[in-house]
Amino acid sequence: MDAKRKVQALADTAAYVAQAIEKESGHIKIVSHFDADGICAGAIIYKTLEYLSKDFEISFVKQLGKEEIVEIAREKYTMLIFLDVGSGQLALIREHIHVPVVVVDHHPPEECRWDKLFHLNPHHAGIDGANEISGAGVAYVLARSLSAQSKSLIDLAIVGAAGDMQCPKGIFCGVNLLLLEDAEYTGAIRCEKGLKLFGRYTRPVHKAIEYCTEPFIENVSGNESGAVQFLSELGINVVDKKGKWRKLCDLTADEEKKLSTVLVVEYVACGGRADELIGTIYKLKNDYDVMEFSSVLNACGRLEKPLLGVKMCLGACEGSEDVLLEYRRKIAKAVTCARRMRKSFIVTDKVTYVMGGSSIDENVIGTVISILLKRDIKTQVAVGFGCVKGEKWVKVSLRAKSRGVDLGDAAHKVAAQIGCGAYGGGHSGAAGGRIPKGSEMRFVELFDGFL
Ligand SMILES: [Mn+2]
Repeated sequence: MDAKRKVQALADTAAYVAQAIEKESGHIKIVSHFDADGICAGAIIYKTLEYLSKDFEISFVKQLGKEEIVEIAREKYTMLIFLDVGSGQLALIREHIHVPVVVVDHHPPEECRWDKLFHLNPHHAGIDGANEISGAGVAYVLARSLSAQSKSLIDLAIVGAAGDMQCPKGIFCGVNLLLLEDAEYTGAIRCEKGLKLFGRYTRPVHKAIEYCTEPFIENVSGNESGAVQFLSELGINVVDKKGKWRKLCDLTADEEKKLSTVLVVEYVACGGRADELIGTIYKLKNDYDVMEFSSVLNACGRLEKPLLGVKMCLGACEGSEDVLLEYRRKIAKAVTCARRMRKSFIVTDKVTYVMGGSSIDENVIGTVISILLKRDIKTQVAVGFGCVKGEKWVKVSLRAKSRGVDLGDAAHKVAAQIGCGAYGGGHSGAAGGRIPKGSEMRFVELFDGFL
């Protein structure tokens, strides 16, 4: 089947699922995932149900396990919609939820059906949900079936895909590419080639350089006056003739080229690839680049403010810089804390285990070990443990220096041995999940053997 035929098959199921939602006249509860993709999916369905004048509420979960489903089951609603989660938890949902359930997800589905389930998943249409369409993309296909007005939400389908790392080297494929072409055609997204620094259209260029940590440039990254000096040494003025701060998008082609050359040299020296720094920029109507906006939404989730993310998706962008600032501070604090604890790290030939305990928030442990892996950790793989507040779980994050390592598979096998059934997913080079509190050492003992 070619891509368009597959999309048609997905759209056919979407039309069937849409009918169930259209008929619903009671109170609808939406439950979505708290990452960038889930927030985009949430915003798409939120706005669409608003177009349809439905009575609804929305909430977010970090993951969907038995405890979360039992808790959701206690609440009052006449229809439940899961977004970006649920396809892998159908048996549990069936056991606990007795009203009509809509599941809109792109993760590999469990084969489970019942008469009150309305399931929309790209795998059933032969579409690869890991690379070709995100949760937000599937939500968009459903939204289009529900209302023609939802066409304006197409850019969020692309932001969700970017948030889920579905554009390696900045290139989209499959359904994502079809959606992107459509978004470009309608003017929702504009594509440009250039330096992929965050803040291209939104910040003074010296600020964009200062905030840039990849490449990390000594005395420039995190240093405002250093960044100003760095630019003036390249002959780039940070203010224009009227005295206004210049943004990266205001530079002449020559200036941008000069800047790119220097940054790429630094970047490649740190082990990066030039095409990660220079390439296509996907500009949204709110002046953010797609990747950049997905990281803002991701920060909203990590700061436990997913609803703020939904508002930003729907056009209220004030406060986005504050979110990024707060998030950067949180990460910086956690990295400092982890560095102080380095004597407690367990180091084997292959893996460094960062025993974060209750000192490192589960929401940032993954980002913290990614940063440590660049300069502090010598092994190929880092595993971080962070406490989940008030829960009997510990978050485990896994990161590898190269993408070829299947960490998710190894973690899954360890989790099975420890005896905790479900373990979260991941993409190559990164994975995450939860294990029961107190089983961290058991995880450490077993993990090396499965790598
Ligand atoms: Mn997703």
